Amino acid sequence: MSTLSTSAHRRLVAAAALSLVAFAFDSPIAMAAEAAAAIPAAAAPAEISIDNFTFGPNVLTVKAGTTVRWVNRDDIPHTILDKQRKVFRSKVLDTDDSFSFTFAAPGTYEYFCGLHPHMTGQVVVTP
Ligand SMILES: [Cu+2]
Repeated sequence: MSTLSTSAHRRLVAAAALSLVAFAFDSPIAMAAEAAAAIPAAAAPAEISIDNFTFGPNVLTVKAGTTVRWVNRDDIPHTILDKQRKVFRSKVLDTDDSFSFTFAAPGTYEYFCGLHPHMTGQVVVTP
């Protein structure tokens, strides 16, 4: 038996083993995991962390209907308000305080920190 056919045989055995594994995982638990993964992004929590004078992620893309939560992980206070100053505005957030807003309408929302206006970020809301 040549080296080539031996490795081909090994590949066949590996493929057979993989399909056995796939069969074993076709269980209710695996199906529940698949169903959980299929939940649309709108239901997933979206979080923006404030740290070191930075919003992260700086640009967050979410589906309409998503609630976005900003959490202040900095050791100084920050606020969040949209640039049009008419969509959302938080109170002053101390360390570990958070602010949530549900984005119902699609669009690009630019926001900044009222205490440090050079701190800016964007939430892009898709339909
Ligand atoms: Cu700030």
